[in-house]
Amino acid sequence: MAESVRLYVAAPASVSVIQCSPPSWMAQIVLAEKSVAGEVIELDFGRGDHKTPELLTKNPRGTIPILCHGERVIHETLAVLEYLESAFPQPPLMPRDLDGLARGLSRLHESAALKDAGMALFAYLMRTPVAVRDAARLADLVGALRRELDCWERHYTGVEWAVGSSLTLPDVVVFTYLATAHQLGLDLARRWPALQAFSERMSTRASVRSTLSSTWQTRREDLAGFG
Ligand SMILES: N[C@@H](CCC(=O)N[C@@H](CS)C(=O)NCC(=O)O)C(=O)O
Repeated sequence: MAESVRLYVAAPASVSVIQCSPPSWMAQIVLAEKSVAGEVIELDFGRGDHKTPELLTKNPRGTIPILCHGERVIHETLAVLEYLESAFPQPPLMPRDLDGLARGLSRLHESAALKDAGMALFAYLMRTPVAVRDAARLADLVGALRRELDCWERHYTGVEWAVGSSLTLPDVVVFTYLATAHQLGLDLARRWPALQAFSERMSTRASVRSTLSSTWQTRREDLAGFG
């Protein structure tokens, strides 16, 4: 009998301002790409559901996503993605040949820098009401994200995917931050046209459409003017 798959994620509506957890979303996209029929358990962040004794047993750091596959527990987003790739190899989301894998793993772990810059900025927006946001602090955080986007713009210029000729895990990571920044008002088109085109391509995928935060109805303006 197949082992059960449970993915603990943040309930989008419970993540203030951002209304999405990019790390949760990328794990959900990978499950959808691989047609894995797992149970997705949405935790209410506002209520602290991710810090209960039960969840802290699974991940003492109290962060999501957390994947449970049978008795196995995997936390840390990139570990979750790599585990899913090993446990559910079809369709492949990483190159199988060593040359491609070398590039794919490098890009995947490099994407942690974008993830860190995005999370730092989003955490500030979440925790700081608009009226008391410090312009210099916000500019610093946006600056770090812009430097990352500049770097990824070079990677995607002239190519459709981060590595090879089809979607791989680093694409999923990068996309969730582009989409979240866009939802928060960042205009990609002027300074990062390759990322804008990549983001539009990703937005049409069934895996993205089926997992998109249902609370993203109206685009916000937190990052408007920073593009
Ligand atoms: N290093 C962790 C960080 C993930 C992360 O920051 N998740 C956020 C949700 S987007 C979280 O759980 N925040 C709750 C907290 O930090 O208390 C990973 O890569 O999985």
